[in-house]
Formats: sequence, C-alpha cells, structure tokens
Amino acid sequence: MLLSESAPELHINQQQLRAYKKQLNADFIWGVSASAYQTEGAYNTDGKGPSIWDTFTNEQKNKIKDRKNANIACDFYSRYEDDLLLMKSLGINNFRFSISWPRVMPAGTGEVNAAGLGFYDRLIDRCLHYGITPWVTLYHWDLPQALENKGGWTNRQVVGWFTDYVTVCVKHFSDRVKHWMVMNEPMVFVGAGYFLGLHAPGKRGMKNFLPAIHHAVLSMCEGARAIKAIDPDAEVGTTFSCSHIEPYRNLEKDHVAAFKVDALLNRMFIEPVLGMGYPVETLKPLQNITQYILQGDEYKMKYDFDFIGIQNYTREFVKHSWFTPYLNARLISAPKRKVPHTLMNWEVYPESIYQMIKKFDAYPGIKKILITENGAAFEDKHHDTLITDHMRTTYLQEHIEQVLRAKQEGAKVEGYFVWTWTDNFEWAEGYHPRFGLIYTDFNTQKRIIKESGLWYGDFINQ
Ligand code: GCO
Repeated sequence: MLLSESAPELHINQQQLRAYKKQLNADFIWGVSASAYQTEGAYNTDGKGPSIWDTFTNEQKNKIKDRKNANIACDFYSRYEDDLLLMKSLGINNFRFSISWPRVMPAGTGEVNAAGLGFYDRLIDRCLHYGITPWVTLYHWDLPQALENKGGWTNRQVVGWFTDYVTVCVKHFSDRVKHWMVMNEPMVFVGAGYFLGLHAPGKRGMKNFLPAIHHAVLSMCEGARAIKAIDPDAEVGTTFSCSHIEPYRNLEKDHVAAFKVDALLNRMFIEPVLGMGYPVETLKPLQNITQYILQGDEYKMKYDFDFIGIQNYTREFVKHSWFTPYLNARLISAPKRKVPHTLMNWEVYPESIYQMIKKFDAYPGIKKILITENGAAFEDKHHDTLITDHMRTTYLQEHIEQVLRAKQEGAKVEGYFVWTWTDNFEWAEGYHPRFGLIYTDFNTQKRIIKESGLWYGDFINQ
C-alpha cells in the first residue's frame, strides 16, 4: 500500500528544525528547481529544434506512462512571468532552471537561434526584476536530436559540440547569470538513456554506456572550463544524483553487492572529476572504458568545481543476484520491503540525505555542497482553492532537518533547492507523480499553491 493511502504520521521535531535554522547564516541559499523539458512546452515554437526527448516521447510512445509527452507540459514558455510572480509572492529568491540546448542551437551545433536566446533573456531579466537569482543548468537531458543522429553522447565529438553550446550561452548571459551548473545527474541520463533504454534516446548496452559515461565526464569538465574562461567570477558547479546504499541482509555477498551499487550510483562521476579516476577496482566491467580514454584525457576529465550539487530522494537496499549481468546485484524496492514510500516507490528515509552530505563532504577537494534537488511525489488532496499535501510538507521538513544537522556538524553544505516548483512532466512516469509546491492543472494550466508551498515560503523567510 502506498504511503499516501496508509498515511502513518511521520515524525518531525519542529523545535529541532527551528533551532537548526536559527543558527544559519543569512547567506544559506533556499530555492526551488525545475528543468526546461519538464516545464516549458513550446516544443517546436520560435525555431526550436527537436530534442531526444521530443523524439522519444512522440515516436516511442509506449515508453512513457499513459503515452504522454511534454509538447505543452506546464507551458512555462508563455507563463514564466506568472510563475515568477507566484514565486516572489512566497518569498522564494533562488530559482534553478535549465536552458534547452535545441532551443538555443536547433541543430545542436552551428547556427544560433536568436528567438531561443530571447526567451531566456526575458526569463532571466524577469527573475532579476523580481529579485530572484537565476541558477542555470546547461544540460538537463534534452540533447538536440540532430546530434543524437550522429551518435549523441557515444560520439566523442559531443565534447566539442557541448563546449561550443556552453560558450554561446555563457557569452550571452554571463552579464546576468553568475551561478551555473554544467550538468544534471549524468548517471541518470547515461544509465537510463544509454544502458537501460528507459529514457531518451532509448539506447542499451555496454557499447553505448561506456563511451557515454566518458564523454559526459569530459564535457562536464570542459564545459566548466569554458564558463570560467569567459567569466572567471562565475560560480560553477555540476549536479549528481545519489542515494544511501545498504546491504539487504548482513551477508558478505550482499555487502559486496551494495559496495558495487554504491560505486555505480554514487562514485562513478564525482571520482574522475576529483582526479581519482573511474571506480574500476570495484566495478570490473567498467574496465573496458579505458578504450575510450585518449592521451591527455587524464587532465581533461578533472575539474575543480566551485560547488557540487547533490540530489537525493531516498536510500536503496541491495541484494546479491546471480542473474543480474555485470553487477550481480539488484535493488529491493520499498513496496517489497513494506516501508513508507512515495508515488515513485521510493522509500521515505530522511537520513539518506544526511549520509550523502557526509559522504561527499569527506572527499578532499569538494569546496562546497548545495542540495540542488530534494522533494517527493504524493497524492494531493483538493478542496476548491486549497490543496493539502501534508505528506510533502513533512517530507521536506524531515529532509531539511537532516541537511541542517549535517551543517551543524561542520559539513560544507550551503544551500537547499526543492524539487520542484510546479507539478511537471516526470520523464518516463508521465504526469502522474506530482512533485510540485504548486499544483498544475494540465487542462487549464491553472496554478494553485499547495500547503507545502505556503509552508516552505514561510519557513525560509522566518
Ligand atoms: C532527476 C531530475 C529531475 C526529476 C526529479 C524527480 O533527478 O531525475 O533532475 O528532472 O524530475 O529528480 O524524479
């Protein structure tokens, strides 16, 4: 049974939360996160080129729940002004969103679409007008289809294409944007898109996975260098998904399995960036990645980021499994374990975020951590103009408490962004799991503030 149906009260120590909050410096960053493909719509408007997600959702419909796409999504493309006004009304002053590469460069490389840049000009200018700081992600999974036709992330040329695109954006926006994230969750777009075939572009297997990993790492670091070359004062980060991993049983083989899954989900991208190389010792099948590593890459795949964005939602339990190729490990889902979980079937386990902050904080070389995503999909209850979502509020409170607990203990965590602002398109899950602080009626595009939104605005301003 889903948590939203059984609804046992989660426990939150309000006093503790407030005590932690009181001790924060005023410069701790509170914000909300979103992404272009999940919200903008306008998928073929004003000269935008198709992305791999446009193709995937419109041509491989059975891959997406209810055969949905994000052709319209939240229509953020025309409604950004109202959405920013609403954000302002809740006192939220930091907004993380992404730029759509094919909106800016319809073919991925070469020609720049002035109307695409124009949209982000308007968005950024309105953010600044309302006193909202833009935190801009340069790649949140919507690769131009024209580049996928040439192999996408499996083609080494992508490093140059990406760096050119980054250069166009930063040259154009760096007078107003001072906080950049090069990529969103490379492990997810590479793993789900180029190994499991569950996300765009729907490719599978090691022959796609390994080159895509390496080219994503190179692009992330070369992209960051390109930003700094244009604007040395910019704050440059990148973001990683991560989950606290535990063995299912106290057996040697489950411990080994958990160790491998931890390397895959949590270490794969941060370690090369920090100069530690890929975790091949733990993940033997990764050894073949060396064929894609060319001379000089050792330098190119490292970068000293100003901050690392970590995105955490849950923890995972891992069991040894003979039948799972490469890993010999599988995840035991939250419903199977009969523990409280969200509509994504992700366990509600706030301490995971604390554990992840500690884990990343322990790497020498990470200067600063921001929680660039955390949030939950639950069923919302409607009462005319009010939407109650007690479960989401509690989830946020409990996770923020764990973030501030880590900070109290000295971890270098300096900010927190809720995923997400308005309900939006949740990739292969379509529109059903709603993560928003703001409810979106997808028929009318009406927005309604949820109780969690009111709570969050109140909390960060108190
Ligand atoms: C991701 C992305 C977001 C998701 C969110 C909820 O982590 O997959 O950054 O686009 O919507 O994480 O699943």
